[in-house]
Amino acid sequence: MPQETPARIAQTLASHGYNAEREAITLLSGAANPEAALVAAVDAAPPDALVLTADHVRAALEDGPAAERTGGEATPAADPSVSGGDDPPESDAGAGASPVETKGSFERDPDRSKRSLSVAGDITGESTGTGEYDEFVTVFRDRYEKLSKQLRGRVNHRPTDSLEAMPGGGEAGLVGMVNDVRSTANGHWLVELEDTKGTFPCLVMKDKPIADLVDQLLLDEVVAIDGTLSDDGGIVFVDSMHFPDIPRTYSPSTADRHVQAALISDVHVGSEEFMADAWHRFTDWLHTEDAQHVEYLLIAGDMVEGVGVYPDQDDELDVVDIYDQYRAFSEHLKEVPGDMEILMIPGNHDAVRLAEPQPGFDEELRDIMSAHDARITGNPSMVTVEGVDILMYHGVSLDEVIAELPEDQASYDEPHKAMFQLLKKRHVAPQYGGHTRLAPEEKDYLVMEEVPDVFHTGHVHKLGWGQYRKVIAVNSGCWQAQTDFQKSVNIDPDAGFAPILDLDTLEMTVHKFS
Ligand code: D5M
Ligand code: FE
Ligand code: ZN
Repeated sequence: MPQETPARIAQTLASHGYNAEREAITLLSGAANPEAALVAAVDAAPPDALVLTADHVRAALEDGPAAERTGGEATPAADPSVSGGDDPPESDAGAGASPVETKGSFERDPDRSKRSLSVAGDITGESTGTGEYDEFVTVFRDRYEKLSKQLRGRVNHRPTDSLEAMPGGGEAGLVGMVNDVRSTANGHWLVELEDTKGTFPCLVMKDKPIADLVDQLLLDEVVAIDGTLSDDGGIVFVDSMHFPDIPRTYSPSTADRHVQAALISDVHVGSEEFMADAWHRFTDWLHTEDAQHVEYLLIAGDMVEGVGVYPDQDDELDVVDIYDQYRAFSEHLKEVPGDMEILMIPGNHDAVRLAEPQPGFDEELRDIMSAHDARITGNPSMVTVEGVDILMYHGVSLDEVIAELPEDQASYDEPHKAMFQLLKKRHVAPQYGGHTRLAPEEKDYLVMEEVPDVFHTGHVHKLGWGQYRKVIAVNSGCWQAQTDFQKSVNIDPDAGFAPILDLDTLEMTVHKFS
């Protein structure tokens, strides 16, 4: 008989339309014949029950031969090969004869009123863009307004038209969007800044310490500069440069109780490289006592591999139909314990518009993925979990940041450093026109108006986390082994990891399942 792990049992129950109490699953996996017990329990449950309770299972077990519990031979609750961080997970049902309903069993905190999860900045259902040129003007104007507000206090801003009218030699401050960055014949930098009135050239001398900051500039980000007007008044010599940035005094919020969130991304179901075994080990682990406090699962995009996302992608598809891919993903999601909250945003492989902000999945896809009652929101979204603001963004702009910035500032090996840059720029996708596609909207949803406590991205398939001015940045790796493309460009993905965040302390531990 194939071994019925808790995750497999939960999945089967979910496919029958049931969420299950944790104890119900423990009881089933501890039964002598879990498969028979499962069938009996489903039969015994009232047809209108939404949740399979421990009482349903007990009733079923008392009625049939499946009631005998395993004797000396343990039925492990979890695959023993799971490497849950440092300690292999304890298996409650593995205690064999010990009755699971008393000590030795565990439950996620049954008091759901302690949980809270809310979403802000979600484009879903709010999109007004029709793609007209004017709307691009509107979205950039909104970006400028929001970010210049954050920068105004730092310099004595003069609009570009009044700078033009000023006599040479005086002090000048300007808040502007980076329109162009060029090096001059002498190796200095000419940065053209744009505000709502026009553009103005700003010269950064190569021997000034701030010249290093020019390397960090991306087109379309908003910065402030201070400097001196040239004698003819036609250019500013830059003395200082400021990013909107995270205030140094920023202090993050934390949850009031010990509770954890698993931050994962890039599942890529439907790809030949999707690592089903690692995924099963992860979901099995979620059913163990070790994961008792993991009450939230946040997925940062690329649920499925999609179709036609990259050239020659078809060669590596395991499931070719996009809806079938979501059906398969949904089956995998059903392995996650029913007593966890799930939230997901789309990524560039998902079947929503590619331009950012991306709305959450449409009704048809929600329907396919409905079994777990997951919360579905747009990319990006600010998700507040028990008081902790988690900015979730898939991460396509990270490719851009990594391509444009010096290696020590941003690299695939240290994706969190690229995230630090986005935090500094207070925008999840500053540069428009390269990897990142931007949808024109009435406002710029991609600006970080509020400072997040945690910034969670994926996309680059590399694991990395760190702290930038007390904000935790986590890029959470993937569940897809190396693709041919990645092999050709030497990207070695970090697959099969689950970063687990303590919401009360903001400490991170990473569990490996591959
Ligand atoms: O992309 C995962 C990572 O790999 C991300 O850094 C982009 C890069 N990638 C993967 N395939 C391609 C192709 N064909 N061209 C360019 N860049 C690619 P994800 O989109 O999450 O699969
Ligand atoms: Fe991906
Ligand atoms: Zn992606």
